Amino acid sequence: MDKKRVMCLGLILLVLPLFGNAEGTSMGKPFDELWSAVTNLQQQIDVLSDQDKDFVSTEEHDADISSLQNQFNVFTGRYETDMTGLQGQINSINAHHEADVSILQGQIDNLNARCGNDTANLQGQIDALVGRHTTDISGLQGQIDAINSRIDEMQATETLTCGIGACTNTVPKYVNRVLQTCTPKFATFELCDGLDNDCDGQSDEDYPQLGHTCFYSTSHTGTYICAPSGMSLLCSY
Ligand SMILES: [Ca+2]
Ligand SMILES: [Ca+2]
Repeated sequence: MDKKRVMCLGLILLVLPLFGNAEGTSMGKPFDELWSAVTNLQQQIDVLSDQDKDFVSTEEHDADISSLQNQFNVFTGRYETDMTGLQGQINSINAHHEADVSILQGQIDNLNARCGNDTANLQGQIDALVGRHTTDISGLQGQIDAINSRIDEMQATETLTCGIGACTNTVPKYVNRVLQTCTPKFATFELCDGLDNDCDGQSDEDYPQLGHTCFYSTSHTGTYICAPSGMSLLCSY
């Protein structure tokens, strides 16, 4: 391989990384196109390199190299033009981006300031409502306490009465403003004590002779009275 061909191959190999990254990954459509063209040039150079130079004249060889050099220059110029154009687009986008960010930041600052004012305003309203609520509750509680106290006074005198005779029971009608129920007392055996012990509406009904005349001897009379046990009568004289 002569010196010119070696230089050309070196130049192309030097430029190849500009059209793709280290792994050969595509950088976009313009770069894919350039990459394909340069790869094609590389293949042509490889073909020329593989040819036995004894069968190719020096003039033909120089012409091939010159042609390849021209194509390489065309692609290099196109690459620089594309890069310049893309850099211009990038600069323009960056400028727009900065302007947009600045505008949005201004809007965010305004909203934050407004939010702060609104929050302070609302907190003031909440505090006022809470204060009023507390005052109202306190006032109403005082009224409720006064009414309950008055109700307690009135209900303290009220009673419930139920049952008859000895079963009669009397209880407070209200306890802590709650209506109560009345349950009669338990009934017992009827005694001769003047009470209706078995709660049937009659007193001493089992002792019909109580208070009546009795004979404690054939010539002496007395009166039936209740025995100390309360469950029988005695003739008293
Ligand atoms: Ca009785
Ligand atoms: Ca009775």
